Amino acid sequence: MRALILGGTADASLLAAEIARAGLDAVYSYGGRTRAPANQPLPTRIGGFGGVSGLADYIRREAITHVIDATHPFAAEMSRNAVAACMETDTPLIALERVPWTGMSDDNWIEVADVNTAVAALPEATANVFLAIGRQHIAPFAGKPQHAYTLRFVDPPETSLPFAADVIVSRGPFTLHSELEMMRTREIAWIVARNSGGDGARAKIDAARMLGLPVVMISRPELPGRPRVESVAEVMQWLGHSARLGA
Ligand code: 3Y8
Ligand code: NAP
Repeated sequence: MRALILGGTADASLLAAEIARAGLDAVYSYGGRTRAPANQPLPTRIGGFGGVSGLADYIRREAITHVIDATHPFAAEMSRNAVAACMETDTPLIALERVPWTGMSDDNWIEVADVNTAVAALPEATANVFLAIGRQHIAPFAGKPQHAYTLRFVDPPETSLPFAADVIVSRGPFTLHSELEMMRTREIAWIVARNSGGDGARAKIDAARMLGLPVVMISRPELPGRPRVESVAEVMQWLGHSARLGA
């Protein structure tokens, strides 16, 4: 058995630790989006495969017998490629996918389908807006330059920004205390977030609720159908190993 973990999330790191503890033969894969991704206790590869055919070639060349898609719910292209490459090579695939956050009665969410509708959901009048959606998809907010934007990136920006903004450089996971502190200090009035799910970025949602702030919540992209589980233990069972529960 040789597993390929398509990683890049906190859940993927937890899975890698369990697989290493079980002594299974596996490779961890990052897309190469950040300068210094967290170290993993498994052999690690960084960078794209070269589309579906590149991933299929990798699976054959590296004698991969199982693929686990533990990427972020918004990494839709990687997930689509994994389904296609595993079909092409007849390789078992499972997705480790956390459930979306659900709005609570005292949340003030404006749910939108994508970044462009998120821009439209912001007010016309100038406001302090926290864009907690990373670096890759902020360009459309140049359509509303009147706002005072705070961005949060994993790495310092390498190119000029498409609009004036203040950038916080931090990779998370984030705490409720630090999110409240940041939002109060900057007098944030609006937050834009993606429905990532999981705990690593949930604190901003809880902070927004406590402060009574509106959150423009971008829904997840459609992902292809494939077997999916929500826990590391279920992935380990799928691999034929019972995780050391509570270990
Ligand atoms: C390279 C690996 C851990 C994993 C940390 C999780 C939690 C923090 C929430 C905010 C939202 C955002 C962003 C975010 C979260 C965790 C987890 C998660 C959101 C790292 C990582 C990689 C990436 C890539 C990066 C994206 C960016 C998105 C920042 C490592 C830290 C905003 C997603 O500069 C860039 O190009 C960054 C790109 C994809 C989205 C974007 O479009 O900018 N993640 N994030 C992975 C790879 O190369 O394969 O560097 O160690 C992983 C984590 N990101 O160790 O506990 O598990 O979800 N990541 C979003 O939710 O919108 C931050 O700021 O509140
Ligand atoms: P994406 O748009 O779905 O993927 C674009 C291309 O990046 C893929 O086709 C593939 O290139 C490469 N790629 C993506 N993830 C990879 C991986 N784990 N290993 C090898 N190649 C990978 O991906 P994304 O949204 O930019 O996410 C990139 C990485 O960041 C993923 O690991 C994801 O888990 C992590 N992440 C993303 C988000 C987010 O908001 N999107 C949040 C947290 C973490 P080829 O076609 O050349 O193979």
